[in-house]
Amino acid sequence: MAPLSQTGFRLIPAALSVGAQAALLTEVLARVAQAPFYRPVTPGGKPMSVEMTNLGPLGWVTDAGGYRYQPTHPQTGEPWPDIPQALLDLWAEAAGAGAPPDACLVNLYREGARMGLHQDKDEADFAHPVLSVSLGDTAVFRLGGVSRRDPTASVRLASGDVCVLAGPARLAHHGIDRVLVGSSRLVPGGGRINLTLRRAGPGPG
Ligand code: MD3
Ligand code: FE
Repeated sequence: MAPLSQTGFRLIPAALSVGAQAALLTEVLARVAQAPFYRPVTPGGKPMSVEMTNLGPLGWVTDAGGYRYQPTHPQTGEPWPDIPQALLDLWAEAAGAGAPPDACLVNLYREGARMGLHQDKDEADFAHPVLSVSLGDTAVFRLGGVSRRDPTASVRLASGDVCVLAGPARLAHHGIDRVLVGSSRLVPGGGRINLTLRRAGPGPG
C-alpha cells in the first residue's frame, strides 16, 4: 500500500488534552455503569481478549450467530446508552459534515488483551469514515492494506490520540498487537479504552 498519509489514514496526535480525556472518560464510564463491559465470543466460539460494550442506536456484537450490529446489550437486553456530545462534536470536526455516527464501540484492553488483524466490514456503507479515540495505555497498532497480504506498518496510539479512517484506509486490515501496560494512569484499574465511532446502519447520508 502507498504511504499511510496517502491512504486516507489520518492520525491526530494529542487531539484531546489531558482534561478533555478525563472528562470524556467520566462520561463513558457513567454509561458503562448502565451497559457493562462483557467478553464477546467469536462466531467460532473463542472468547475475545478485549472486553466490549457500545453506545448509540446500534452496537457491534459477536456470538455464535455471527458479527452484526444490534440496538440492545446482549446481556441486559437494554438499549445501548447514548453517545456523549463531546464525541459527536469530535466526529463533526474531524470526520466531516456527512451523516452522524450511529454506533460507538467501546473496547477495553486490560493486561494481555489484543486484537488480531481484521477488516471492519459489518457496516452498511463503507463510504462513511471511522473515527477512533484512544484513552489510557498506549497501544501498538498495526495498519496494513486492503489485501491481507499487503505490507503493514506499526503505529503507536497514545491516550488522547484520534485517528480517522476514510477512503482506501476504511477497508484496510488493522489490529492491536499489544498494549504497553502502565504507560498511562487514566483508566481506573489500568489498561486502555478505545472508542470507535461509525455510521453502521443504512439511512440518511
Ligand atoms: C483502520 N479497534 O474495534 S481503533 C475495532 O484500538 C478496532 O480497539 C482497534 O479495530 C482498537 O474494529 C483499532 C482504530 C481503527 C478503527 C477502525 C478502523 C482503525 C481502523 C477501520 C479501518 C481501518
Ligand atoms: Fe477494526
